[in-house]
Amino acid sequence: MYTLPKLSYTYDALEPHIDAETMRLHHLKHHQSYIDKLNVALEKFPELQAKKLEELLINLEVVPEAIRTAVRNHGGGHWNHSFFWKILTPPNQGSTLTEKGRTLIKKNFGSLEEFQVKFKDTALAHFGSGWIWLIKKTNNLLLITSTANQDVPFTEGWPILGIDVWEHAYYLKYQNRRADYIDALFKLINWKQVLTV
Ligand code: MN3
Repeated sequence: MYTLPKLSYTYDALEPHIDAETMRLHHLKHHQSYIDKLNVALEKFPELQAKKLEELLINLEVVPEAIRTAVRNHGGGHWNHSFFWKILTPPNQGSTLTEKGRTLIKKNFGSLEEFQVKFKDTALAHFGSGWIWLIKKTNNLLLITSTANQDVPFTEGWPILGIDVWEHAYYLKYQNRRADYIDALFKLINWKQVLTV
């Protein structure tokens, strides 16, 4: 049975950028709901319960058709949110980029600022709900990409940064202003976690 992971910070710790009420709802209600529905889907399939969630999400074709959509949506939702909480950190406690990390970003995007512009453009261009990702490929190649709904980004490489652009992630504080939400999130990135290089 999957359970809700504990956060390493309190719900109000990301204020003023992400408000406590959004964090509480997002973690306790939205994330919990993905977990509950994933557990229900897997109830009758102990052989799938024994596998790692990543394994199921990468090989959805091995998941019985009756629960494939549920595993894709709710399993993806659980994986994505568990990942998301970890790449956030309270403002001013945030790690800064290491020299190696800065070099990697520079090599791929020119500068941290240019990376942020590109990432934000991708977030604004993404239609509807989904996730914006920074993916690490082989040879230290970094790629910005997006997925719809709760789809995971494993086909392109391994995600090192992922931002939830579902409206439930920002609507209480930012309403329709996704751009302001993305700007706010850049103040909360746990770079030490993202670029463990
Ligand atoms: Mn969400």
